[in-house]
Amino acid sequence: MNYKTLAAFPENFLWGASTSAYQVEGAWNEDGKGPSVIDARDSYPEGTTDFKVASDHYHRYKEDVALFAEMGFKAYRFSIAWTRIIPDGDGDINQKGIEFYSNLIDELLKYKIEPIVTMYHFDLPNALQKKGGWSQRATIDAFERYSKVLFEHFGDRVKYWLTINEQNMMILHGSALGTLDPNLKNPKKELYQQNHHMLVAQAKAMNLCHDMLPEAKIGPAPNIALIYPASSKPEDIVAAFNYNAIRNWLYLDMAVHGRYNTTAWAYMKEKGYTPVIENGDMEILQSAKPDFIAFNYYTSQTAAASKGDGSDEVARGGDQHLKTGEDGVYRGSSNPHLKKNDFGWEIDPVGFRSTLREIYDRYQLPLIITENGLGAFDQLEENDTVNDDYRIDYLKQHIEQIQWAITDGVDVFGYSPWSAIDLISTHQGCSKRYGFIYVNRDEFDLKDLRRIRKKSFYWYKEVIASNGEVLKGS
Ligand code: BGP
Repeated sequence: MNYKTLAAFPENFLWGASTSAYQVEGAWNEDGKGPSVIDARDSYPEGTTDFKVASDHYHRYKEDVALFAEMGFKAYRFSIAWTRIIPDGDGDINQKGIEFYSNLIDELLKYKIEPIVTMYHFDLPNALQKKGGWSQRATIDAFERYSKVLFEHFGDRVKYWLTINEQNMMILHGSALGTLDPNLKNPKKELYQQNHHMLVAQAKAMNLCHDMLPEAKIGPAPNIALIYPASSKPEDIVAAFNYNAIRNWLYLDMAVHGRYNTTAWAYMKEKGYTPVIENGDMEILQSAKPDFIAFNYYTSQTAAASKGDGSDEVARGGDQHLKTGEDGVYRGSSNPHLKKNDFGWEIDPVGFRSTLREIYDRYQLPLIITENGLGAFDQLEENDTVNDDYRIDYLKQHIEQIQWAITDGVDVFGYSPWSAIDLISTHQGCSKRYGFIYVNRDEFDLKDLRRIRKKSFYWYKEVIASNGEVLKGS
């Protein structure tokens, strides 16, 4: 629908930006931190850095938070590294880890920036992985205990909690993210068992949060992007339904209603991936209710009918956002109406509005966008300037679509794009940059790691200061 005027962003809208611990902090083995599955990787894609130093946020968080405050952030979404808090995942608590996040939270609150905490963003403790990781039910208990430690130590100051970042991407594209255990014998079957365990762990954490912190709010944080049918051909429509059910709704139906949707279940049955569900699991899943839905959105996806000849699954160069497919289920398709970014990801701001509407229609819960952004090869120019107009353009178009969705009646309470500051990409190194703040380093030369405000820094500052009003005049 078109409108004569668009609704304003709500007062107290949480403008901010996001990072994750392993991609920004560095200090991978300092102050008692244990290794995560990311630290334990024996190789990284050719020509890309490891995560040992990253943006050195661990040592420079005060300077970084001051810059976030200068941009006017109302919120900052970051993750806590499980291995800083409990180095081996289920053993002793590391006081130094508690201290670091406690200080970070205090620093944010000093500037009235609302901390939004992701409890687990891809970096499972490697000690747990060695014991079978999410294939073991013991990891559910370990996560519940870890949650308890977080709520006990930070619950007095943190009001917004996110359980697991992009669980759906870990299940569907774990090899791109470095989270897939290469030793799994029947990876897909095993992954859906792990998926079930993670969902139970999430439900337990949500219940615990509500018991321990009645004032706090908690929700899931999957990557949700509406799937289009490649054409109006009825078979393409069914393919889009299939992929939507498996990629998107499986995760949100479980988080909100505690049930496997029928298509996802039929898919797992057909493929032989159904998980073992223990007595009591479904009750736990049904008892847990999120207070909101957080989701990440970068691009939409398009699906056509499967050819059924084994050719649907295409190599995507191990990228979580490029098209793929699955025999008998759907076949990934390009969308001729969309432009692509430097990495082949389709850019679809209108699809963002549709995604917001669809999620809200299905679940009727407040929404917050916890990632959205443009990865690009930024260039540091003379006098410490970075002219990232392409990023401003991308963000502007997406923020406008949030405003359309708000006018449609969708309850959106925050926008936290990726990323607050340059950090290391999941599998494309540090040259693929997303931040409002440039970090002066290359893949293998750490240089001086100094912070430089990009053009988008000043632009976003205006957006926040005007509560989005400035976009109307541009
Ligand atoms: C999401 C992850 C982030 C982030 C982002 C950008 O899938 O939650 O951790 O990295 O994608 O992706 P990439 O780093 O692959 O460019």
